[in-house]
Amino acid sequence: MSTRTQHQGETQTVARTRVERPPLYRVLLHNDDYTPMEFVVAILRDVFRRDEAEAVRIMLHVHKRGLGVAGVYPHQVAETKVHKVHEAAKAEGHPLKCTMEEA
Ligand code: TYC
Repeated sequence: MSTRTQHQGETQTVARTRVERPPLYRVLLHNDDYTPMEFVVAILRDVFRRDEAEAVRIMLHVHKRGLGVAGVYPHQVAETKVHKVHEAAKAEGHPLKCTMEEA
């Protein structure tokens, strides 16, 4: 990006480096009555790289409140994580739902 400024009859071009941050997306886990708690904790550890205590905390939050944030990522990373959750859940026959929304 550049802007022109007039100063005492002189025209100066000031170069500015624009810091564009990519939009971020929350990846959400949804509660259901069938997916085992241990499976959700394993997903939070393996897909979202949470440690055990954080994984249990997030899982219990989702269990009690219905919805919770597993992580916040750029669009393509978030999409891949949603896909991984659904693939793993499908492979085990669990109905675990995972969505994303702009943060
Ligand atoms: N409610 C589930 C149970 O009681 C556990 C669970 C937690 C399921 C979080 C999904 O995203 C979820 N087995």
